[in-house]
Amino acid sequence: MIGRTTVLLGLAAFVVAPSLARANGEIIGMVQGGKGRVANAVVSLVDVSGSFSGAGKSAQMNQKDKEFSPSVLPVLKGTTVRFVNSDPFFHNVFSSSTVKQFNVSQEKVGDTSEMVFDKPGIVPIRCHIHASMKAYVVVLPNPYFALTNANGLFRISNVPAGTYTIKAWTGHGAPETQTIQVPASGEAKVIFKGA
Ligand SMILES: [Cu+2]
Repeated sequence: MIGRTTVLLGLAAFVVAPSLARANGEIIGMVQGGKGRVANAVVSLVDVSGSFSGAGKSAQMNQKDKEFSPSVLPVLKGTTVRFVNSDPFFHNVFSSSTVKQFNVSQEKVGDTSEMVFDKPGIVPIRCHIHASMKAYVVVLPNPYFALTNANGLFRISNVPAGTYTIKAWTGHGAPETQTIQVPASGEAKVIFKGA
């Protein structure tokens, strides 16, 4: 009996293994603009089937030295964003966007407001008191996105193999799109050349 059980377990492992092996690749690339590489661009896959939710996830946008930090915050829809005042004076955080409207006052250091961003789109964030304070929360429909670093580079990991439309949003002009084929393992490369 022991021998038979071992054989059955071995067979089960053999049958199950292929479905557990994840055929996922990576996308790496660069975003360029008219003045060179673009930092803080949001690169994302547009047409991914499946249902995704950021419910239970959280992200933070700080207010420090009269600046929002980060100035661009990409999140999966459903994510809770925590706005924190780290300055010892009055700030206000608001958005007039139809994607997400709100208006909160933060009087003192440590004041915190949480907002759920449950609709995909671009949400400009401002402060009524300091006109120079500007930021964006970019709400995305799936988790396959990345923010470019200071050198304009990005990496999106763990992407199911397939053909997708990939979009780069820089805050200036219309987003640039390309078609990309993600392999079952390894990297697909894409360069956005900008305007
Ligand atoms: Cu302010």
